[in-house]
Amino acid sequence: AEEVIITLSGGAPWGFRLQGGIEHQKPLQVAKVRKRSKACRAGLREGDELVSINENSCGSLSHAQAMNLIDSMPGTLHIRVRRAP
Ligand code: LEU
Repeated sequence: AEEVIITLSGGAPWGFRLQGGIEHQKPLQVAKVRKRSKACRAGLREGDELVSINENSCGSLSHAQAMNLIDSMPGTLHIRVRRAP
Protein backbone atom coordinates (compact mmCIF):
# COMPACT_ATOMS: atom_id res chain seq x y z
CA ALA A 1 0.00 0.00 0.00
CA GLU A 2 1.16 3.54 -0.62
CA GLU A 3 1.04 6.37 1.90
CA VAL A 4 -0.46 9.69 0.99
CA ILE A 5 -0.66 12.94 2.95
CA ILE A 6 -3.98 14.71 2.69
CA THR A 7 -4.09 18.37 3.74
CA LEU A 8 -7.39 19.75 4.98
CA SER A 9 -7.79 23.41 5.80
CA GLY A 10 -10.58 25.87 6.45
CA GLY A 11 -12.22 24.17 9.42
CA ALA A 12 -14.77 21.46 10.14
CA PRO A 13 -17.02 19.98 8.95
CA TRP A 14 -14.50 18.16 6.79
CA GLY A 15 -17.03 15.79 5.32
CA PHE A 16 -15.91 12.31 6.23
CA ARG A 17 -16.74 9.55 8.70
CA LEU A 18 -14.54 6.97 10.34
CA GLN A 19 -14.95 3.31 11.13
CA GLY A 20 -12.85 0.91 13.20
CA GLY A 21 -10.50 1.67 16.07
CA ILE A 22 -8.51 -0.31 18.61
CA GLU A 23 -11.58 -1.47 20.55
CA HIS A 24 -12.90 -3.09 17.39
CA GLN A 25 -9.52 -4.65 16.52
CA LYS A 26 -9.91 -2.97 13.15
CA PRO A 27 -7.85 -0.24 11.52
CA LEU A 28 -9.17 3.29 11.68
CA GLN A 29 -10.51 3.74 8.22
CA VAL A 30 -12.41 6.34 6.25
CA ALA A 31 -15.93 4.94 6.01
CA LYS A 32 -17.57 7.70 3.97
CA VAL A 33 -16.51 10.84 2.12
CA ARG A 34 -19.21 13.35 1.35
CA LYS A 35 -19.34 14.55 -2.24
CA ARG A 36 -18.00 18.07 -2.84
CA SER A 37 -16.78 18.30 0.78
CA LYS A 38 -13.35 19.58 1.81
CA ALA A 39 -12.25 15.99 2.39
CA CYS A 40 -13.43 14.99 -1.09
CA ARG A 41 -11.72 17.95 -2.78
CA ALA A 42 -8.49 17.23 -0.89
CA GLY A 43 -8.45 13.68 -2.20
CA LEU A 44 -9.42 11.64 0.86
CA ARG A 45 -10.98 8.33 -0.20
CA GLU A 46 -13.23 5.74 1.36
CA GLY A 47 -11.10 2.85 2.59
CA ASP A 48 -8.07 5.02 3.42
CA GLU A 49 -6.45 3.91 6.70
CA LEU A 50 -5.40 6.65 9.10
CA VAL A 51 -1.70 6.49 9.98
CA SER A 52 -1.24 9.86 11.68
CA ILE A 53 -2.86 13.23 12.11
CA ASN A 54 -0.55 16.22 12.47
CA GLU A 55 2.25 13.89 13.62
CA ASN A 56 0.03 12.11 16.19
CA SER A 57 0.12 8.39 15.45
CA CYS A 58 -3.35 6.85 15.08
CA GLY A 59 -2.25 3.24 15.52
CA SER A 60 -3.54 2.70 19.07
CA LEU A 61 -6.53 5.04 19.15
CA SER A 62 -10.10 4.10 19.86
CA HIS A 63 -12.78 5.36 17.50
CA ALA A 64 -13.75 8.12 19.94
CA GLN A 65 -10.13 9.15 20.57
CA ALA A 66 -9.58 9.53 16.84
CA MET A 67 -12.65 11.71 16.45
CA ASN A 68 -11.61 13.80 19.46
CA LEU A 69 -8.11 14.21 18.03
CA ILE A 70 -9.50 15.45 14.73
CA ASP A 71 -11.89 17.81 16.50
CA SER A 72 -9.10 19.15 18.73
CA MET A 73 -6.79 20.18 15.89
CA PRO A 74 -6.94 23.88 15.22
CA GLY A 75 -6.62 25.03 11.63
CA THR A 76 -5.05 22.65 9.18
CA LEU A 77 -5.05 18.85 9.30
CA HIS A 78 -2.27 16.84 7.71
CA ILE A 79 -3.61 13.31 7.57
CA ARG A 80 -1.25 10.53 6.55
CA VAL A 81 -3.18 7.59 5.13
CA ARG A 82 -2.35 4.15 3.78
CA ARG A 83 -4.12 3.38 0.56
CA ALA A 84 -4.53 0.01 -1.10
CA PRO A 85 -3.14 -0.08 -4.65
N1 LEU B 1 -17.31 14.09 10.80
C1 LEU B 1 -16.20 15.01 11.04
C2 LEU B 1 -16.15 16.04 9.96
O1 LEU B 1 -16.53 15.76 8.85
C3 LEU B 1 -14.89 14.26 11.03
C4 LEU B 1 -14.81 13.19 12.09
C5 LEU B 1 -13.93 12.08 11.70
C6 LEU B 1 -14.39 13.79 13.41
O2 LEU B 1 -15.72 17.15 10.21
